[in-house]
Amino acid sequence: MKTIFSGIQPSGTLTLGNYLGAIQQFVQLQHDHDCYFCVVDEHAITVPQDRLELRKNIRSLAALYLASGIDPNKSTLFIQSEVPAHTQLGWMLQSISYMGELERMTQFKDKSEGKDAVSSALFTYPALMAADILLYNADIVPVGDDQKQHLELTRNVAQRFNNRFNDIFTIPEISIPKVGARIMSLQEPTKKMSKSDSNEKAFISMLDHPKKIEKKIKSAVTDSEGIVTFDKENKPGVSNLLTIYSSCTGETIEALEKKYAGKGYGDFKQDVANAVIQLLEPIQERYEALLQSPELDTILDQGAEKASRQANRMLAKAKKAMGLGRVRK
Ligand code: ATP
Ligand code: LTN
Repeated sequence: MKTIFSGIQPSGTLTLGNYLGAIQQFVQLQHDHDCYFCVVDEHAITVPQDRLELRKNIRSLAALYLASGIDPNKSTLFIQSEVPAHTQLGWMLQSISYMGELERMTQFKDKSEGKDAVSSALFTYPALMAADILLYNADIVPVGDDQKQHLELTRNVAQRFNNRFNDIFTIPEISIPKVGARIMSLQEPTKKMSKSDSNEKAFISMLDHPKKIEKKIKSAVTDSEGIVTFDKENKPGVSNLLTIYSSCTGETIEALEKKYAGKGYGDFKQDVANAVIQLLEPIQERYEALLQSPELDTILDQGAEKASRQANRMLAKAKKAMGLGRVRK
């Protein structure tokens, strides 16, 4: 059985983009794979966080994973900082990552641009992400389109380690959904939908009230043509709504284009809103119940224990390969 690893940062409430690009794939993959899903809180602190907000977001993200259909009997769900092997291997992999390759990362460029105080952890972030993945010998890493570059770096670092020390790491493959790999902002449809966008109308949070979802979709930026067709270049707004609709319902984009031929944007937007609400409402109900339950803590305790067992095994191998520590006489 192949192993899957993926992580999401507890840096705010998840968006519809996170769900369609990442979580939806996770839920499908867990049926026939050995899955590890992580709340990567140590990645979140690479930019400043309010400690109480962060603590709330960690629990909320864990509950959202479960509410979305991650089954703790099938998958291992855990919090990164509860498994110390991640930062330990992260440090070791920093020692074989190059400044030049880290400087090329577009996420670093985007997140550091125009800022006075940029942490060194934001720069070395990809080495920690590589550690996350390599500790579990993951074969496949399901992510959204924006993580391609980080995955490529992970593969290079793993290859380098294997060549230089010992062939211990599996070289992971990336898995990106065919539709929904990059959900765009509702207000600037050439930009990625992001949970840290300062304009709240630009994203749909997974916990938005149905009325709010409807309002945001109705005020999504489109064009003045009035024709529902997929054309990313010339009609980014409508194309994004078609992608959202298709990913929420499983109907193909071609079928949706036919369905709305000759109709304006009014009906179309209303139906997109209904599709999103139908998807998110049951998740929101389960979320509320989970957040209050002690069951969540039990699941996370068991997850951390199981993840630690696997991670410590790999960490010991990696230390030995690099010559760290000692060999008993
Ligand atoms: P931020 O928006 O705060 O920079 P983020 O949402 O990009 O954060 P994560 O929360 O760590 O970062 O992302 C978790 C997963 O969701 C990743 O696999 C990422 O590729 C995916 N993802 C994020 N945004 C989108 C999007 N707009 N469309 C599709 N997938 C996305
Ligand atoms: N870098 C990712 C989050 C992340 C991740 C991982 C994803 C951290 N570690 C391991 C997949 C596998 C992001 O910013 N979305």
